[in-house]
Amino acid sequence: MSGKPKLTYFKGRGRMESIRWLLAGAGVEFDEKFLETKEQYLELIKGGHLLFDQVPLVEMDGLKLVQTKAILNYIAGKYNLHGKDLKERAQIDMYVEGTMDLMGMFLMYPFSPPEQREAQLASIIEKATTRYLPVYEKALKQHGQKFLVGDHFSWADVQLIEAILMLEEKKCDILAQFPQLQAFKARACNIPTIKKFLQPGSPRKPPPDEAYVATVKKILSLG
Ligand SMILES: N[C@@H](CCC(=O)N[C@@H](CS)C(=O)NCC(=O)O)C(=O)O
Repeated sequence: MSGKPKLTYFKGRGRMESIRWLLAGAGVEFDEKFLETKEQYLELIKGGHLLFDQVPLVEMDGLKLVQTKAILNYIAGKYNLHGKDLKERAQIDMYVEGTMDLMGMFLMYPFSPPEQREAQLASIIEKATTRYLPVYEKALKQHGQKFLVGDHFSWADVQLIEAILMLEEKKCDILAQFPQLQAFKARACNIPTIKKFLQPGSPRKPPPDEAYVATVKKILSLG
């Protein structure tokens, strides 16, 4: 046993990517096991490793953690990325839920029929620029601090930078009308743990491709 958290998921972003980001942001190294066959997935279920027969699975501190939000909460709490008091925590949770909703729209996108993707992407970009990004822009402008909550680096910042980079992959000038977010992005990408995660060869996963989609469909027997 290496003592590092062990992450079990497909070899791609999906629901695990925010967990990878949060661990990386906290400066925690982890091992990964990638599901490549249905048999591996069924073995996990048979072995009683998956509380609800679903991945992501994160094994750490003697726990077998499932449910993405529960996992993220545990990591954020353990590594002091969840605010200094209940009020900060509530604020962080609200910002996190916003970026989760935004990134959640990307989750099913590669699994949609190709002919629907253009319209879906347009709708995601529209929501991002009119509903979500303005909230973070305004927050940063109003309090004039470096980070979203309490002027210290938190889970909310990690997810915001993940979401920004994901959006920029689809629309490189998405931040054109958001100067605070441009400055935030530059700052966040310079935080040593984040900078390291952005280097080639890190555990960060690329955008989903057809091979990833096919593997997930095969393992989960999706149509
Ligand atoms: N609420 C769960 C949902 C997990 C989930 O749907 N996982 C998918 C893979 S991304 C899965 O294991 N699906 C198999 C199933 O639901 O039978 C979470 O957020 O972790």
